[in-house]
Amino acid sequence: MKISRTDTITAVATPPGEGAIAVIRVSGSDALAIGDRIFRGRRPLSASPGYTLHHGTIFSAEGLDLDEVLATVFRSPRSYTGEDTLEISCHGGLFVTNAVLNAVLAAGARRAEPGEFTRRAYLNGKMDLSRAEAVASLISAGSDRAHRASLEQLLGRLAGTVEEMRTGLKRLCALLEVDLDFSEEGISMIGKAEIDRKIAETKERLEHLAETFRTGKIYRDGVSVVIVGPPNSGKSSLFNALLKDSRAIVTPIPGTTRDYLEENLTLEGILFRLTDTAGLRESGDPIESEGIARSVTSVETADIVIFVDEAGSDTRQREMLTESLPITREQELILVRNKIDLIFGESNRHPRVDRIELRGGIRTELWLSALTGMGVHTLAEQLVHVVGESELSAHETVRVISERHAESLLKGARSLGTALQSLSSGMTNEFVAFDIRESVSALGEITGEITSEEILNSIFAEFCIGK
Ligand SMILES: Nc1nc2c(ncn2[C@@H]2O[C@H](COP(=O)(O)OP(=O)(O)OP(=O)(O)O)[C@@H](O)[C@H]2O)c(=O)[nH]1
Ligand SMILES: [Mg+2]
Repeated sequence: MKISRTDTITAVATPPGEGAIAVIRVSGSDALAIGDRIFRGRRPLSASPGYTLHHGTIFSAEGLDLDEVLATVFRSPRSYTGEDTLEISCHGGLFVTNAVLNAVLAAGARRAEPGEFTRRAYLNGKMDLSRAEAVASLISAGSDRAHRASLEQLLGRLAGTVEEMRTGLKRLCALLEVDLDFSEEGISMIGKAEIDRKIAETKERLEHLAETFRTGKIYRDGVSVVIVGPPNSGKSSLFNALLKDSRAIVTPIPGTTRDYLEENLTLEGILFRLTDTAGLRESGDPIESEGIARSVTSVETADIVIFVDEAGSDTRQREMLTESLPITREQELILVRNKIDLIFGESNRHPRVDRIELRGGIRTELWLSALTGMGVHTLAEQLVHVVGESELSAHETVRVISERHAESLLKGARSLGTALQSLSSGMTNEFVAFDIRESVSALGEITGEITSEEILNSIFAEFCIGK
């Protein structure tokens, strides 16, 4: 993406479709002059101070009135991008919005690239890179946890922690370098043990912070859960019971579900992406066979696999079927014995939870009834438990939700590891300081103090247009 930093950009900042209002953003040195060319109000926008709201009409290049609007003026540097900015709130119809956007374009602005407003905010020093990235994850947050983690990042918690560690490391470097001058005369002012302790401490903090990405990723993307098993075992019924909605078709005919179905389920603020699949069996029907192939594929990408069969069914069949699925060691497998109402009667109020050995691991086996709902709650609890709820709710104030950040933190920690080695093998301060500087620059990648055009392009390409 080739970007000139001075031209004026525009985009619709609200989602397409009908709504009460839509907002068109214009940012750049000509934003207010462009506004004057298309806006008729009580006074020119370019003569208005920042943070003022103006009522008026937008007209086209041909002089036709297009809409009655409210225009907000922001003056550089007090705007989102740091540039002069105009936000036009027009009526929220697809046609009107486009007409206003076209008028802005005709008056001299160019269409913004995805994320270009935020990119400018970053380049103009309005926010560090980790906060700019948080804007994108906040917009796409699909659960309470995702929202909170992104917001914390947006508020600068990660940047603050990283900056604090960077400053500490830089100070350490300075000390080592000053000491260098004296050590040539055989005097050392700082204790080796003290330096060692400081480096090791920071290294540990970095590793710990990088480790939070494991749960941070769950916050951000949610957990994928796939329901598989033989036909007619009640997979779709369980899918519906978990969602508390009759989303999937349920019939007594085996082979009812053909294609897979996906729905989101939020439990304890965690997003679970739930998939119902076609029952596993040999089938001569090409449509069903394709559905079954898709069931197997969805197992490959799942974090948690729920295998459902009927309470009275043969355990050997279950072993064979689970053997045929591509389940890895990292994936959780929960076994469900459904339809226990048929065995114990509907009055049974005690779902059974067993631990059994299957496919080289100890698995949880839940006995429940998707029809009466008995035990479904225990399954929901089990899902949250598997994700490691205790770990998730640990009072972690800073959490990493970006892979890029986790990588930079680990890179920083590795350099400190090398520094510790240099120190213990009696290398001179110069070497130790060099390793620490490496760590400092790895951390600088997080806040964007040290960054390449390539990294910026890949980050902002993820954004929506208008942000
Ligand atoms: N008694 C009883 N019947 C159930 C229970 N769960 C499901 N059923 C019934 O079993 C039949 C099959 O249920 P589905 O949910 O369609 O099963 P499925 O595993 O999705 O089946 P396919 O999509 O064909 O693979 C339906 O008649 C359900 O009403 C249960 O807990 N108890
Ligand atoms: Mg089904």
